[in-house]
Amino acid sequence: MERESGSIGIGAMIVFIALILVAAVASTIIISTIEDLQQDNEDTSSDAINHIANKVVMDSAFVSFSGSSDCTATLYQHSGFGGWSATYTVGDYSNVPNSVGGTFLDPDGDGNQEAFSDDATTIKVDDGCEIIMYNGNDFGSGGVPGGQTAWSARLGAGDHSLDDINEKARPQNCGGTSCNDQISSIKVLGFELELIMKISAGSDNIKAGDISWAASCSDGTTANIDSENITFSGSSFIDGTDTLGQENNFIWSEELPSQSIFKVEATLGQCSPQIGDQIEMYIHVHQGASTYYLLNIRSLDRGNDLMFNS
Ligand SMILES: [Ca+2]
Ligand SMILES: [Ca+2]
Ligand SMILES: [Ca+2]
Repeated sequence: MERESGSIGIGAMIVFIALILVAAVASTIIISTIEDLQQDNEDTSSDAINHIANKVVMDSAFVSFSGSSDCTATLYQHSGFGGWSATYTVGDYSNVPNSVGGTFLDPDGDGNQEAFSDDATTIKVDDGCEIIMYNGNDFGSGGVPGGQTAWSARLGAGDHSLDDINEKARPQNCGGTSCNDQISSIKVLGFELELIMKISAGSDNIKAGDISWAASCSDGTTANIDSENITFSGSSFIDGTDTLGQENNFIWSEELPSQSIFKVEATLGQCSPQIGDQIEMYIHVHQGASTYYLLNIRSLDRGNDLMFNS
């Protein structure tokens, strides 16, 4: 009997030791897993900090144009308003197939082409209306041949000759001798905001092509969203220059230094705000932070700061 109970004691001890070994192995695995998780966590949070540091804030937002929703402009092939003509209603017309806002070549969308890229010479703009024309296919620098400049020209009401376009283009004479036969995209303005933005302190240099805005406005039943990269809508330092000091808009690859202040033309094709409406505005930095603003439309007069809330 005593021997038997002794052997049971040894068996129990073997099981006990085995349990301790298992527990030791298990705790080693658990501890190393926890350490791995902690490391992952630290990596993730430092990544997040790197990205979130890249932020653009909005200092002010001005109504820069509020026109009639039935504005039109007609583009012509030749000087003296001859040759082919194409009429554009309020909206953005790019020469990029399937892009939002219709196409430059077929503005009425009936499948027949009225306009040709790199061929127009003159334009007529309705009373009370404004347009911006561009060399680029996409309002920015896309599709601009080597040797040409990604110019834009903003024109008010009237019949504009080539001389007139040359004079009002940024840069003047479209960076060469003439703007003739270069127009490839156009916007007929309905409602436009000028947004004053700043690269926030603590950010790295941010590429202009990494910054975009989105505006959401609601009439109570449906929400419409306009969204664009700042190099498409037109952006520059406050004095109208780019990072090379030239009178021109930023292009995609230009790097804006930390704390620099710049202006962005935000043309709203989908939104036609009325007094009392609100516009939700988001500014997003690719792989960086987003910021959000609520703009109260208290007045449609030009130069009204919508972020001044008292
Ligand atoms: Ca057509
Ligand atoms: Ca022409
Ligand atoms: Ca062109």
